[in-house]
Parts: sequence; C-alpha cells; structure tokens
Amino acid sequence: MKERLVELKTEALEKVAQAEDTKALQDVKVQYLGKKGPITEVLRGMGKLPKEERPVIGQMANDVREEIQVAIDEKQTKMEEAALEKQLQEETIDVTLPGRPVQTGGPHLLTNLIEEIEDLFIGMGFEIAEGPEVEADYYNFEALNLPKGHPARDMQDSFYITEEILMRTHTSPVQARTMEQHKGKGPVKVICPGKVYRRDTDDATHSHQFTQIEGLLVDKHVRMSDLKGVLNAFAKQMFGEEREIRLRPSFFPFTEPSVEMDISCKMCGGEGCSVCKGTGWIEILGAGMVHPNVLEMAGYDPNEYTGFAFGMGPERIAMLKYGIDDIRHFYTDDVRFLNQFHKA
Ligand code: 2U9
Repeated sequence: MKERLVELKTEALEKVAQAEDTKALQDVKVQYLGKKGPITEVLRGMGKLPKEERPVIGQMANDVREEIQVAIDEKQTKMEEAALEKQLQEETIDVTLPGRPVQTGGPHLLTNLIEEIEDLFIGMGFEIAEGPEVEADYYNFEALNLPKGHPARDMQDSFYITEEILMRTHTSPVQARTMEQHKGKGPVKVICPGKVYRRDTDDATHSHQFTQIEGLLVDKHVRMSDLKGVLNAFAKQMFGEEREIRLRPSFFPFTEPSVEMDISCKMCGGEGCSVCKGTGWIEILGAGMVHPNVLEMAGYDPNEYTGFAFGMGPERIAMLKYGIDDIRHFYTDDVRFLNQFHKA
C-alpha cells in the first residue's frame, strides 16, 4: 500500500505540474482527491489492512492527500499570478508613447483675417453691425441709390427669390438699415462683415458666394481727409508701417466722390513686378463720401450730415497676403489647403 501511495503521489504531482489551466487542475483534484479518487479508496480500504498498519497508512494517505492539495493550490496560485502578470503586461500602457494625433480643426483663414480687420476698426471706434443675407430689394439696391432698372444693378447679377427678395449682393444694406435705425440723428460708425452672393460662374477670381467687409461713418462735418486718415491707418496696421497708400478717382452709385485705394507693392517696394503688374501698386478697396441721396433715403439731412464709406473683399486681401491664386480654395474645404493656415 505504501508504494501505491507513493506512486499515486508522484503521478498526481506530475499531473499537477503538467496542468495547463484551472480546469485541468480541477480534473486532477477530482481524479485524485475526489470521493471516487484513489486516495479516498485507500482510506476506505483501511478496514482490510492489518491493525498495526492502519495508523501508518492512514497518516501517509492523509499526508499524500495534503501534499497533493498543497501542490494543487500552489499551482493554482502560480497560474493566477501568471495570468495577472500577463494581463498587466497586456494592459500596461507605455505612457511615454505619443498619443494618437487627434485631427483638430481651427478657424478658417478667412475667419482669422476678417477678425483681424474687425479688430483694427474696433480699435478706431467702429462697431460691428450685421444683417440678413436674404435681403429686400429696397435695402440692397434702392436705398443705395440704385433704383429699379438702374443699369448698375446688372453689374451685381443677383439671386432673386421673389420680385422683392434676393440674396444680398453686398453688405451695404446693413449700413442702410443701421442709418435708418438712427432716425437721422447722431453719428453712425460701423463696419459690416458678412457673406454676399452674386450670380457669377465660379472661376479663379470669382465665386457665387464670397465675403465683404464694408464700413460707414456718418456724422456732422465728415470730410474726405477723415476717410483718407482712416484708410491710411488701416493700411499701415494691416500691411505694414512702411506701406504707402494712394487714392485713385473711381465711381460707385452710393458714394460721391468715389475712390479706390491702392497700397504700395510689397514684392517690389513699388518698383513694379508681376504681382502688381508693373504698376508698383496693389488695389485693396473702394470708398467714397456717402451719396446725398443715400443719406436722405436713410432719413439723414445731407446738409447737416455727411459721411464716408468703404468696401473690401477679404478673399482678395488673403490671396494677396498668402499668394493664393484661386479663390475657390477658400470654399472647397481641402484640408491640405486649410491646414497651411492653422495658427499653431
Ligand atoms: C452705404 C453707403 C455707401 C460701400 C462701398 C465700396 C466702395 C467697394 C467693393 C469692395 C470689394 C465691392 O466686394 S467688392 O468688390 N466695394 O468698393 N463699397 S463704397 O459704400 C456704401 C455702403 C453703404 C449706406
């Protein structure tokens, strides 16, 4: 019987050593320590043994059972530790590893530029005024000295929704509305940024939807020199103290006299190059003294009040500033293009 027990122990401990997982370990336990197991059998067979042998075999059988149990528990613990270690290994994150780059968006370069221009004029005491993109024909044209049938209307081919409603072709109606709200009293000093719409075929320099920033200052005794002063301050802050400006005579139905403002070309310092087409000057915006008809229609007495206005296209300024050759880049949402302008 002793040999049998030693044999059982060796066999069981071998099986314990080979057990790959808890299940296999449980099988060994049931097989050797279970009710129908050989150890139990030995113990049950104690009665058949000679009296003097029983305590020895009994003790030995219990020792073998104990040893097998201890071996099973140790193996179980080892397996659990190994499983935990493996899990820890698998779940260990190398915090030094760079995170997965999260594609972050950012303000559109036009948004940045428009805000930059807004800040310049806010710095000169202008307030921002906004208005509807779906506009009444009256505010978009008539209030701006463009009566029905006026030929200049065709210059701004429009998206009409009804006879009297259209997609605004410029932000000038916002200034007309603002003046009207002042009921002909007191100064008006606003800039009006926003999207405008023209029924144009998109190409490198035209887009059916683009943006404008216009400005208006109406008060008593406003003169052309005030306009020149404001435009000069704007140009130097926006394009550099070393830039010169020049005003050329021009025409707009809603201003008289009208001018266009050029700045000296940055590329050639005014000598003439491909960027300025050899002129040394780059056209930036249009402006003028508010036409008396426009003041009157907005409720201002043109004998008491005068004013100046200006208008620019942020896309044009961005194209000059960044050397962009196609206005459609602003609207085709190509991240390769847009990512170039993300402020870090
Ligand atoms: C009122 C009175 C006068 C706004 C003006 C311009 C000149 C001008 C162009 C700039 C780029 C249009 O998009 S663009 O091509 N605009 O040159 N705009 S004066 O004059 C006004 C506006 C409102 C009540």
